[in-house]
Amino acid sequence: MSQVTVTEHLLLHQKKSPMATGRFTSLLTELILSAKIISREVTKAGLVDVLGFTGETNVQGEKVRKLDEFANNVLIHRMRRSGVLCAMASEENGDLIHISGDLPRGDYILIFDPLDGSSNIDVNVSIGTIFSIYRRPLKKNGETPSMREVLQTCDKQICSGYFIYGSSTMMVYTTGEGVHGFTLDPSVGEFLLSHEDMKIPEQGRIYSVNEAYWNSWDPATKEVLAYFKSRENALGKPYSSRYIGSLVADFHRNLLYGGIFMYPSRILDNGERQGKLRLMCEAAPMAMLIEQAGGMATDGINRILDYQPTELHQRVPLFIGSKNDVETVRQIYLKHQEKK
Ligand code: P6P
Repeated sequence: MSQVTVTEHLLLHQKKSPMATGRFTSLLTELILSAKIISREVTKAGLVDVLGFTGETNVQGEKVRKLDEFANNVLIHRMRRSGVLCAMASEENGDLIHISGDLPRGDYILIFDPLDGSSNIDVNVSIGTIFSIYRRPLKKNGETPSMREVLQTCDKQICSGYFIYGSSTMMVYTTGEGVHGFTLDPSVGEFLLSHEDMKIPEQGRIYSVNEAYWNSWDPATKEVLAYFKSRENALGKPYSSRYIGSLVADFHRNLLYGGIFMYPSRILDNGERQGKLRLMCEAAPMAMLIEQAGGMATDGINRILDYQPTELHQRVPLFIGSKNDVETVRQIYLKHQEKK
């Protein structure tokens, strides 16, 4: 493994921008410290009483687990003091998180899912922190941005990435110049460059979906699944099915091996058809990463990065991974759309 630390990598990126002030670098440096603190707790979760539930419920209506709360608190506490943000949004919090007037502020907006896949915490399966960074459209010296300034089209992200807490802790991120992976060396507490310029294979061999929702899918989605299970597909044989139930873990495996992750819209008990994953803190950051790695991300038909968010926690169907597979899915949905 190279000895290039993520800090050196960030400084190299900073040097390429003559106007850079170093504020973006310090934002990511604080984010990395937060991830190291979270990683320490996650990797000893089985030993310390941080497992189980706090007994509370979050804005998504999901039971909050102690590590969820810990990760969220670490990120909010540290990033509030980074001095470069004008606002934050967390998957765990209903409203925007403002930076109080007594703290230094800047013009970046950070949106994050503090511990995605948390339902896997107690069974020692990889979970992760997902982040997305925007620059406020008009510099206003750190004044709290309006929701309209926060809800920018997803292609306006200037950086996105994730930390995955698994057999090792990794950071994978992009600033629009390729996707780069760093592995934490716990003996020195540094993220070292381990996967430079990551590219996802154009043709996958794996599909990831929760097939328990089969009966709530529409005919187009059922045809998509039939494609991946048949011999009449790009491989000439059924794809392998792999589903962890942790977006970061499923995404990371597909990024390395090739494949497609799908969370189609499903009919809810109230009769509404909806996706589950959140646009701003899950789909959009992963979409920026996958496009930078040569892959594709849609809601079945439309490009995720073309989305203009209408609310902070809006949900979206997600098909993300190897370009050939996501495009095949798109053609199936378009064919069914024309029939309507
Ligand atoms: P299901 C975890 O709660 C999450 O948001 C993603 O990490 C994961 O891909 C998905 O939900 C799993 O959802 O309905 O299959 O349990």
